[in-house]
Amino acid sequence: MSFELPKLSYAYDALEPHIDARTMEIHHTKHHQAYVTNLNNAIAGTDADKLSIEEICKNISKYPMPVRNNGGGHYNHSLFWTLMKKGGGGTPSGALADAINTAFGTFDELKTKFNAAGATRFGSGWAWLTVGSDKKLVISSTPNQDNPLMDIVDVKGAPILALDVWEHAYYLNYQNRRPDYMTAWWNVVNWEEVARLYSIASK
Ligand code: MN3
Repeated sequence: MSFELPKLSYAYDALEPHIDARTMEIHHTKHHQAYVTNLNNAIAGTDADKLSIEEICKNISKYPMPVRNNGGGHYNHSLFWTLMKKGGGGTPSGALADAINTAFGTFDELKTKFNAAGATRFGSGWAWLTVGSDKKLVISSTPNQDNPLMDIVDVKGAPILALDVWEHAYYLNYQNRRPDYMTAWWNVVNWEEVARLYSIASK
């Protein structure tokens, strides 16, 4: 079985002006596609080609680096696309909002800590909001294409919010201004999807 590039549920220009259409198209059709292609090449003929991407990530220490980099790349981007939508942003509600207030005090404090996690990630990587094994929300960042599902990271759990801070995610529009990209990105967050993931992970 081969992994495939997932279709986006919105147009490449849907997230403008916060994320430009050209960046979205290249990010999806070139970067994400390359992770899919390279992952398929890396697992061809191995036992891993019968597993889900989540199962591969959870046992990533068993695999060579090309599976870690490209498998992580495929999982992370597949999640990332679903966490954004046209007309997104605003504030979370319901049980997710309650959990954020319990863990961080306020929604603004969550944003401050999440932005700091992304801004201080040296080089390429991701910022995460994760439901840990204790069912509490935790913020972290990972290098490269590592993610909280992986058995090799410090902060493990079920990720419910993810932000790509690789330069390829923002450079065309924001150049070196990663903090401006992160600030703008909150305007496209799909809180309904984050809440759905939270309800599953917190059970
Ligand atoms: Mn990316």
